[in-house]
Amino acid sequence: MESFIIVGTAGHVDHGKTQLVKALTGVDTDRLKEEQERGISIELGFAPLYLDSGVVAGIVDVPGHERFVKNMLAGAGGVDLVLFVVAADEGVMPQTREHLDILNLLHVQKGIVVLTKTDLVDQDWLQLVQEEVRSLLAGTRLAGSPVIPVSSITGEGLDQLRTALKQMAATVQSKPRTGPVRLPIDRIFTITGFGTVLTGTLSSGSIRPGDVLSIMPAEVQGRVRSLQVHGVKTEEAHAGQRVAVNLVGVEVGEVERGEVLATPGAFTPVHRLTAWLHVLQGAPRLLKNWQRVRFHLGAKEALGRLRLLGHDELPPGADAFVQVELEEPVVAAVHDRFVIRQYSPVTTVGGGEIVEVGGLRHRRFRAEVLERLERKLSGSPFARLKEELQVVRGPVTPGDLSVKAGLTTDEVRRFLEEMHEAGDLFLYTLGNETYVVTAALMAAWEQAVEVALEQYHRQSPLRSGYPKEELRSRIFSAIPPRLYQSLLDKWAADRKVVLTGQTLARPGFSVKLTPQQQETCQEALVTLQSQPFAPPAIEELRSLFKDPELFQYYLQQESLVKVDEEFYFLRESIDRAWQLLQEFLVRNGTVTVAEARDLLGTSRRYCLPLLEFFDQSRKTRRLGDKRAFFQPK
Ligand SMILES: Nc1nc2c(ncn2[C@@H]2O[C@H](COP(=O)(O)OP(=O)(O)O)[C@@H](O)[C@H]2O)c(=O)[nH]1
Ligand SMILES: [Mg+2]
Repeated sequence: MESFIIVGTAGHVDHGKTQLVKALTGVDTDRLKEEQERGISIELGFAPLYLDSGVVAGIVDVPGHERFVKNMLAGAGGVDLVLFVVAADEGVMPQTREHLDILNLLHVQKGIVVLTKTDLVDQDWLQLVQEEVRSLLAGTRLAGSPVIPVSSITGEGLDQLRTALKQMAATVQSKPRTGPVRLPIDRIFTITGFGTVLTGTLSSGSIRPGDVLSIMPAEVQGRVRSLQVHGVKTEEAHAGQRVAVNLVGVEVGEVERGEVLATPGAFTPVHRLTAWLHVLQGAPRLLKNWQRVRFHLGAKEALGRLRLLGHDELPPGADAFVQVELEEPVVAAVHDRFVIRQYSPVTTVGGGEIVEVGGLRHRRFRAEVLERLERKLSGSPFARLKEELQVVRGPVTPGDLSVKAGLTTDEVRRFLEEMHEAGDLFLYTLGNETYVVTAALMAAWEQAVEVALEQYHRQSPLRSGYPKEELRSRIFSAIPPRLYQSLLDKWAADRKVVLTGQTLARPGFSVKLTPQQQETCQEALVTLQSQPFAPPAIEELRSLFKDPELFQYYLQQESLVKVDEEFYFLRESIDRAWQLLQEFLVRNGTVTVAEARDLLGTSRRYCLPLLEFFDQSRKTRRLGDKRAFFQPK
């Protein structure tokens, strides 16, 4: 089976990177630039090298005349190994050092040092340059890398280089294909008849034609029409591959380099990141709190300021936790590597690893903050997940947690199961989403509900309970309605609340009238009973109960029945009226309004609404100006 690895080039300008790629692959990446501008080639600076072990090394070589470091930063994130080029005639130059610093900060783990232009120097000189390079590499991630002298002109050393590449390629590990799609966009262009094409190195997930993906942070959505991997049309692209995506529904002007093509909803763009920062030994000066810097993540460059969480200033060589407050939103994930460059003059000053994405603004000089960040940075995956769970303030999904803790969703699910078995959290699976509720959050919610119900019962002692929708909008508006209902059911089962229809009450609560309220009700009842078929109209009725709440309570008990907008009758009066009417109808078959009025000893004003009420209750039916028993058809 063929496998792909991505090889980057780095090194001082004019040291022979492009010439080397051409000597290895036959592709002139500088010429590709023109072809790409004319719409002939999709891949800018991309040259495939077929290694005979079935491995295709895609060499990414950015054109020399572009702003190299920015381009290198854009490419280096997805690079499996780097060809670190030093011209034998010039030796180590300023950009040689800066590129090495960047590779180191980005944790590029594998590299081959290529000493080019050996045809221009003698053996003694070559020996000196080799030593110079070895000492430069000492203490970096590339220390001990093979150093191979070549001449791209005579071809000397190229075979050794191919052999070294093949050996190293065999040790490259494939990236996980699961997880959300995340493709940092490094190039955008149109191809006539095709539309918009985006390229980048897929850092997680896989893409197929037909997928709908979102360009973040702009959140412009488009559908994948077709895909190329390393210049060849394909039906599926995986993490770790160079991908060109042809998107329908997106205009070139809507996309910017540095944005990210992602699974919709998988990432939230943020302005704040918390990070572990290493300041380069060769940084030109102290890094001060709130200093404005250029922040590079993937193909993105954003301006921002640094909040030094445990220092006022950082000397060269220092390691520290910082918060980066960015001037524009970025898409990031925990464990991402980044680089920081000075605002002006533009030089690389440091870089590090993202520890938190978004989240709180931390207070400076707090031991507990720094300790927690340290645990997140260096703790086991399980410890990191626990750390994240400690600060959540609402239900979270395994997907949220995988982004926050920098784990795969499978790892997250496994850990959650363990914690669930240990009783440390609650899991609710509703439809195809799982919600995690920590024990602490559950306790806090139960407490909040208890307080809310107590307060409600105190303020509305005549109401049987808190309408559950009101409680939801007050305390639980941010959680999915289905989860809310599951929680209510759990609390009812645990006898923490009593759930009756649409209302919630504290266990043991029941409406209790004060002696005075009982007296008021009694007086109202006497009044109503004294004129059963001619009740007071609504305004007067209300005033009988004095307190509107008491009136509501009385209605709730169904002792009063609303007959129309104006009149409420006692339940017992309605029953009595119906009994009298029933007897009349049994004897006479029909009843007129006048007959009913006389029967009940009342006036038409009360009698008519009452008869209409019986019509509506399907006890009677109208036949012209008479009424008879209702007969179901
Ligand atoms: N003599 C000699 N010249 C070389 C060699 N490699 C590159 N060059 C020349 O050095 C110059 C810069 O090379 P290029 O590949 O464009 O450098 P890049 O900026 O690192 O991509 C060109 O004029 C090349 O022809 C080599 O091995 N030997
Ligand atoms: Mg070049």
